[in-house]
Amino acid sequence: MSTRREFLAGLAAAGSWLALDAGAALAAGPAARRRTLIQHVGRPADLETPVSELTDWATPNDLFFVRSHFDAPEVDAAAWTIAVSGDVDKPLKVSLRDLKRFPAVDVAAVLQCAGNGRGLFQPRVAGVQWEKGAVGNAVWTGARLRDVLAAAGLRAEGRHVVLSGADRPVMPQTPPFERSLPIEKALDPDTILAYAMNGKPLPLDHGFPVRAVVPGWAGDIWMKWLTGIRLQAEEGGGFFMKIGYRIPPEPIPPGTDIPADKKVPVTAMPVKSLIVQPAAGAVASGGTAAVTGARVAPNGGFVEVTGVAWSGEGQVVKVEVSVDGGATWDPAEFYGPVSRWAWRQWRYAWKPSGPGSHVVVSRATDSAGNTQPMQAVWNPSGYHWNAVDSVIVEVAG
Ligand SMILES: Nc1nc2c(c(=O)[nH]1)N[C@H]1C(S)=C(S)[C@@H](COP(=O)(O)O)O[C@H]1N2
Ligand SMILES: [Mo]
Repeated sequence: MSTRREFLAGLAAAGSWLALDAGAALAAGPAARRRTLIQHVGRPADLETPVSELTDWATPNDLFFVRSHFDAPEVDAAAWTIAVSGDVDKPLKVSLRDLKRFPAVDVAAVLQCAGNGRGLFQPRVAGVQWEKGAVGNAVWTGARLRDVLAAAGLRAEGRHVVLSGADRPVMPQTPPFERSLPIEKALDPDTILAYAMNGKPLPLDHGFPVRAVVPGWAGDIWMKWLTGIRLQAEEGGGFFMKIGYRIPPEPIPPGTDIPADKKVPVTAMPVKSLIVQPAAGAVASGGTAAVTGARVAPNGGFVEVTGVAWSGEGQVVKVEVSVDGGATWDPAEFYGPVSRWAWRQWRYAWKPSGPGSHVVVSRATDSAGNTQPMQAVWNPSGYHWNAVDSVIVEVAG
């Protein structure tokens, strides 16, 4: 009979084996990567990371999910400039070299698409049917947006920062992707213009040469291929502010809608946890298909359950696991690095009551007192899915 300590040591060994496995996929290049990632749309690239690959604190660049509305632009990094305009004393054109002259800061932060989990909503909603893996954690390096704004001489009228990128729709009638950020969040010292991801230049799919990093907020404001920073008194206009990426301020009956101007823009990510191991089988899209369970053989009577948890509204302070449908909860233990905007890794030594099918559920709570609900709040665009996570586990006899 092995002790809990031995069990955890065994877990650590299994973790490094998984890391090697992911490393092999990286070394094999883009083709292998596209095999590893789940492709929802090929062009533009909408690629999801299988949750079972999220074993590292810092998600490897080549395994990081991709969400692009349009194809990546052609980039000449030497000629790249970011125009800072609007309510500033000195409009600027900032080159990549200029940007690198500002103090460089590292920010570890979770990037998650607002639509992550959309495929799990019932009734179903239109859009990319992301399951659980449109999320990753990385260390981003760049200049503080506030330093760039200070260099341009920010004026008091500049209350909103409109970010734009170089990617363009194929159809001229499609509006460009543009999002705006209120000045308070723009001036947060952790909001940066990043040129590196996990110590390497940003990959093209992730916004090379420069993207915005807005820790705690959903991915739509993390502008890739950044070319424009415009200061203005009003929130940005345009399709992606006024129609897209909006959510009812209060829950509405599932399957109904309200006018866009009654909704509010998507901002901070709600508290959420994911179970990484045991890896779930195929997850049902829209809850219609059969969900297959992970098969595990207990080691000394225990099964190692591991995962990640994060919140844009506070820091994750607790993760609990239930194996009885939410009647009772046991605390999981945290491991790995701790950083304000990063996710926390957690593990739980589960002793199954016996062989057969079990449902393992995880639930995170943040420092603001938010806890994952048993059911996500339905909304017409399928944003912010954050119900407790669950996997079906088949325990071998
Ligand atoms: N220029 C530009 N920036 C963009 C997008 C885009 O389509 N164009 N997509 C946004 C959305 S919706 C998300 S979720 C994140 C995804 O970042 P990633 O592809 O690096 O994972 O980028 C954001 N930044
Ligand atoms: Mo997104």
